Amino acid sequence: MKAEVIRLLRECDTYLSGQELCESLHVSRTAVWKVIKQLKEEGYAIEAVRNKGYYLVESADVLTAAEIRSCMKSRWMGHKVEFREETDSTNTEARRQAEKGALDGTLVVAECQTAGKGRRGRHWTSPAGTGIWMSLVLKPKLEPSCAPMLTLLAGLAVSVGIEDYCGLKPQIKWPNDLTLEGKKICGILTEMSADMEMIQYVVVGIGINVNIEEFPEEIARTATSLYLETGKKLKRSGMIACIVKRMEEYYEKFLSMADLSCIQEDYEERLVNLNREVLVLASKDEYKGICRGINKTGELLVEREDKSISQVMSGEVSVRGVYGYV
Ligand code: BTX
Repeated sequence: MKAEVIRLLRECDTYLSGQELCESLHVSRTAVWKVIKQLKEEGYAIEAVRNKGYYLVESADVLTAAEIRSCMKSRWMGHKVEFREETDSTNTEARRQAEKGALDGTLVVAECQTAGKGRRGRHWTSPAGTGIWMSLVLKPKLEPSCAPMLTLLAGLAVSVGIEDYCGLKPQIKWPNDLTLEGKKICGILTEMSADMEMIQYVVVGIGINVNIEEFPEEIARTATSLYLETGKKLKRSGMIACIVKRMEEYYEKFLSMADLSCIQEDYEERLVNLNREVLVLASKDEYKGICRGINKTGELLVEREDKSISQVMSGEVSVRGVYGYV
């Protein structure tokens, strides 16, 4: 009900009477009054005027389950929201939820992560109140080899979702980062539980530096935030909703094809390394080449000096632009 109250207040550009709220929600005036009181305590600026009703003056960057739900525009994905003020890692929390039978499309969001994870045991800096730290539980009926494609799918969903929300167009650094001006604003970590033939569940973890003003010294040169690039603070709940909507759209297409042919073109359009020189760092091999896009299963196509094309699998290698991070 709280999410509905927020949604109704947001959609109304004038005062909304207590009576209208009660009737729309089929609840008592006291129940409405209690919710309004809670919302004010959470940081919403709501004016209450006798004989007129309630008016949402502005909604601060509040992050709660109800706020996120009130913004959701997807049909099913992200309808179940597990919100935590603090957790070790939303990916770990999502796995715990999945083990307990969480629904397909469950969204875990935290205000702060104490042990945010990157790939291969790396740490992901996740301060409170300024970022989007979220994970989706997905249950595709596909073979385990399909799971890495979800990282690419999420990369595109985040890039397009951010553009839908605020007009910025982050580029994708294959396979799992998003960049602005050559610096990292987002990282994606996909984890899976599967048996030999079938995925049981996949957790797609997304970390976005939204309103972060300053980074720890060790990443200050390679990391940036949407705020640092634009000077504007953004509301995270609306951005989450735009991303989940895009993720749902691409995921449904992906399920019908079991490959990435449906997003290949859009993906390549946002690929930061496209037609630029890249350095491929594999465990036994290291070579330079020109990035020519991705194939339909998500491998990076790298043209070598002899004009042959290598298909680089994610997980195997680290791809660097020869001039630095990108
Ligand atoms: P990665 O291994 O590609 O990148 C990790 C590296 O990125 C770190 O070693 C560090 O150099 C740098 N880094 C750490 N924090 C940040 C940051 N906030 N911004 C920019 N650069 C940073 C990328 O792994 C995948 C990260 C996924 C994070 C999400 S958050 C929600 C979910 N829960 C969770 O524990 N992980 C995912």
